[in-house]
Amino acid sequence: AGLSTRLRSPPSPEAGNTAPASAGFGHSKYEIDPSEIQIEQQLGAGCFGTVNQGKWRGKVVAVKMMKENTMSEDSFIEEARTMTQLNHPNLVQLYGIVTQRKPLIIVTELMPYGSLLAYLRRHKSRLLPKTATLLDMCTQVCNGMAYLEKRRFIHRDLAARNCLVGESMVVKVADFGLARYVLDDEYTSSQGTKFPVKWAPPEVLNFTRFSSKSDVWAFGVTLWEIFTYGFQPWAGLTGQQILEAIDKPNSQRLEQPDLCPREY
Ligand code: 6XL
Repeated sequence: AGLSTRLRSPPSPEAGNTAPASAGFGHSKYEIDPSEIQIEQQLGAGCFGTVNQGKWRGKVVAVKMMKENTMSEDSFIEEARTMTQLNHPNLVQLYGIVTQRKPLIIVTELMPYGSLLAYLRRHKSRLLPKTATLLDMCTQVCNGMAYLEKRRFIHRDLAARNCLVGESMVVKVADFGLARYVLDDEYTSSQGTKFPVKWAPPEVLNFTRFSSKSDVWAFGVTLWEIFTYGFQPWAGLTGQQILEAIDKPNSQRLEQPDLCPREY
């Protein structure tokens, strides 16, 4: 109360206070000069804005233009510095952001085959006998998430729709941490229509308590999505019915997918 911003870390002499006033201001390392970006065809559009293919410093990239007032931009800009430092072969790499003019632009690695959910649904018949391939996708998501946990970073919205597919069936986790900056109550409130209820454990539904453990629950549901080729978990159930199903003694769990080897 009365502070112009939330305190996110204790002030310490190492943490920038001793740096010259110009350091990290304006063109910092993660700040991208918009004149260096070429925008090409659109890859997708959603509630948060549009994503295009593009080029930046000779690299093919994804350019995400955020719709105004859908995200708490100042907080995100602070967090983006941390996010650029997350580097793992199973995480979609954040290259940098454009903050010097509107809209806010996020530049990331490009994943040419789009969302894992759409990929699974599209390739269902071709992937059908290949449980080893499905298991490999699960392992890749797991490796990306294990790295996030080690770095004490919570995804908050892991699901097959938020993983992307690249060449040679490489799978990477995308949009980690962005959920925290969404301003839409329908998405942030567990009662909201856009809240990912089906990927949420009881403590998230009851108390909005996100943690690496709630990411593990979402990972479990993601495994189920992969082994069902992108079925909707708890199809036909309302949020309230799902909470009742998972949060009681002898609670229900998603059924073991047919393709999941029995010994697991
Ligand atoms: C806050 C977002 C969130 C979710 C977003 C999403 C989901 C996005 C977690 C709810 C939460 N999808 N999404 O921007 C926040 F900002 C999105 C993405 C892409 C396109 C449109 N919307 C996308 C598509 C790619 C790609 O390489 N990247 C992003 C990096 N590739 C292709 C290729 C071919 N066809 C389609 N997409 C995901 O960030």
